[in-house]
Amino acid sequence: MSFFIADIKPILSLFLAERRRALLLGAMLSAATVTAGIALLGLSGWFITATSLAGLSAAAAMTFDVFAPAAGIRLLAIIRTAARYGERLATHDATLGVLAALRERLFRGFAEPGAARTLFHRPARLLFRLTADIDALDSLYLRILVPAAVAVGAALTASVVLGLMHFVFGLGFGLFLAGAGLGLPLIAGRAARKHARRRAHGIEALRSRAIDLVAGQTDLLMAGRLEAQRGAIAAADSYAAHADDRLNRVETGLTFGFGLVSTLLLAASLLAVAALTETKAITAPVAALGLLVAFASVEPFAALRRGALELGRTLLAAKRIAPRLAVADEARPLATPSPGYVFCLAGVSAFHENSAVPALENIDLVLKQGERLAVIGSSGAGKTSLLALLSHELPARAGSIAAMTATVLTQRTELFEDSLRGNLALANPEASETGLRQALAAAGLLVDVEAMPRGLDTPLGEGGLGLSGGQSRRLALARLFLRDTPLWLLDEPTEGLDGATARDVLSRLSAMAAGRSLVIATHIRREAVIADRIAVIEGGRISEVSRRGEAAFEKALDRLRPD
Ligand code: DGT
Ligand code: MG
Repeated sequence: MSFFIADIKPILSLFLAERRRALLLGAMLSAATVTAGIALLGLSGWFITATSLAGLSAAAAMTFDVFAPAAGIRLLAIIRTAARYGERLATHDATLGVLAALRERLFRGFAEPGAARTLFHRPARLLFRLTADIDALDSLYLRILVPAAVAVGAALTASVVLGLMHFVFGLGFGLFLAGAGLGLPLIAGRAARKHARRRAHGIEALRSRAIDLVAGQTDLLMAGRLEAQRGAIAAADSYAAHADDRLNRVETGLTFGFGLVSTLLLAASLLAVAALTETKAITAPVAALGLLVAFASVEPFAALRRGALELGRTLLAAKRIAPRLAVADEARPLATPSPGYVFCLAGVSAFHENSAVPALENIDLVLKQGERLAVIGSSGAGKTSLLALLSHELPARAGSIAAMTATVLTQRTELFEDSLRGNLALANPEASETGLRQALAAAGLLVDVEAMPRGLDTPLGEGGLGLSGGQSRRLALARLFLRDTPLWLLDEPTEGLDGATARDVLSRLSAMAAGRSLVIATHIRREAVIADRIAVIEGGRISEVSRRGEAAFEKALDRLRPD
């Protein structure tokens, strides 16, 4: 029980915080549906038996009141239908509402610096978290909590009704039903937990390996690894299938257990009412009522079956999602730099995830408003890491860091499977049509876009298919121009472009950056030459900073790739 509560608690409190009233209303309507159903069956049984007995003697038939019970049956039938309708509306609406809210929180959680980065290396996993894990949580309320509450309610109702016939009968019935009815799903849930988790992992592996096979088909074929990859997919598939098989076994066992318990319980109830009728403690119609109430109250426990099997998957999802939701709750306090500066770093060291070597070590660096800094150094020296630090994407482990809001022009242009407009609007969803066109014009892409038959609505494929390298870079530039932040961090902005295009991009960048501060990570002279200062980074340490006009500045420029 404790394993269950510990995992589920954060999610549950979220559920309740979102839609407490609707969720409780749903559970209550659900209980009302079942109680009305039990009462309906019991009353009908009583009514049929009583009328047939009354029919045996003319005198009794004359005085027998058929109207009140008949009206009661009709009323119960209406209550049950109405409550069921209301329950469906309330529970599903509340669940969908809660899941939508959870999804938003989760997206926000992943939007936190560094959060998605850890999953970035395993995109299939991220996809799974954002889709399947949230979906798995709907079983928590719909298939576990509501059915459990309803089943307990039914057991309670039945034991009260039966208790009125005989106290021990009612108590014994209620205890056995609640004990076995909840105990069996819990035992099954525990047994299924491991397999449900394995099944989820297996399916996840299956998906990511299949994606790898499709995406890297050529490379795999060239390397002669196609067969191995197919084998890996088959292994994941059989792993998931094995877990599935185990889950089916647990389900069969649970169904058998439920069948056994209900048969035992009904047989015992039959004996009990027979004994009570024999001793004239109850009449035959009441005996029929008791038996049918017992029968009807066992039914809701069967609804717990599905929830019990999904418990493992639900718990796994809750466990994976909970940390991200907690992150979304905390507002990160960001230090603001001293007046006149856009960032101040003092004694900062930073490590990449799973790395014992510092990517940056003891960095002391400040940048004034409007100043332009080039960061140069060999491949792997830590240029990109420094930009990640300044954008708060890479956390500092030591030292103090204060930086204004920054926008990063990443080393590689990420284009998404969306229209050109959608790819641009990413940078600023509120930008007007004119704003988008101005940004495109400033980036030197507007002419190209207007030449396309569908203009801004041109669809771009995964990875920005349909644009040349230079065009993609210009699109990234337009995206940067839509971000009005005081600090722009440019990671090798013109790498891979021909000289003429690169110089055009750089002069546009330089013009648009007027009044802003820039940090440019670069290997190329043309990019560093627009800077006021150059910082040389070696093995994560800044070894030298020079200012325009100093001899060291020229020397640093000369070390860079020409053009
Ligand atoms: P580049 O772009 O090839 O010119 O090189 P830089 O200077 O941009 O290097 P950077 O900052 O990407 O890498 C610095 C060191 O940190 C290098 O040893 C590789 C390592 N590193 C970079 N990104 C990650 C990461 O995401 N995880 C881990 N564990 N290490 C990383
Ligand atoms: Mg880099």
